[in-house]
Amino acid sequence: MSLSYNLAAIALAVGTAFATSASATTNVWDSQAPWGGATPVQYVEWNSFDSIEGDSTPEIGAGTISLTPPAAIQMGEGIYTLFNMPTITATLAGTAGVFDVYLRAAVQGNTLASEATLNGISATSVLAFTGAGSHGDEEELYWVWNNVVGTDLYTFQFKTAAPHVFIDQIALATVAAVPEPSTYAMLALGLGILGAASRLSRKQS
Ligand SMILES: [Ca+2]
Ligand SMILES: [Ca+2]
Repeated sequence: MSLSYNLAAIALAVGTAFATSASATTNVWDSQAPWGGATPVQYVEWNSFDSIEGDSTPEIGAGTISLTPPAAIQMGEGIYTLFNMPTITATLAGTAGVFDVYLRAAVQGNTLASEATLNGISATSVLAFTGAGSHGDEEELYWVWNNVVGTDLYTFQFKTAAPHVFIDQIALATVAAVPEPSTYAMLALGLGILGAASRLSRKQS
């Protein structure tokens, strides 16, 4: 077995958990999809940002993105935060079910804050790729929220960690969750408690 074969096997085994160093490509995900071979139930991707305020016409799927305050300039198909540190809000209409929900981003120059929220629930970023890009070093990051009960609207919020962030690509995905039987039991219990609480609050109001 050759050394290169072994390295390839190791690289395959560690998957996206480890960042690699290579040349970054704009408008291309250099890391493997964090949901592996699963086919997303919903998928939205932005590769070309319409304005420094956001974009309601993703290149794949349907969803919205807004930046508050707006980014400073448009640079090619991406947007660049020259001075400020906007909060980026992305929305996606949900469907019924239980999902692992992903937010994925590729940025160059400075990077994003490690915390992102989905409907107010926070998660910490996983670094999937680093490499030299045309607007500074690129990072591909993702966040995942497991076993999310599908709701009408998913609202993702995340921030730039510093000025000078070139936002290249953003994607949102929902993948059918395969929870353990015990998780289903806990979900049912949680929903039961929520139902009881809402009945109680309706009674009291
Ligand atoms: Ca890339
Ligand atoms: Ca667009």
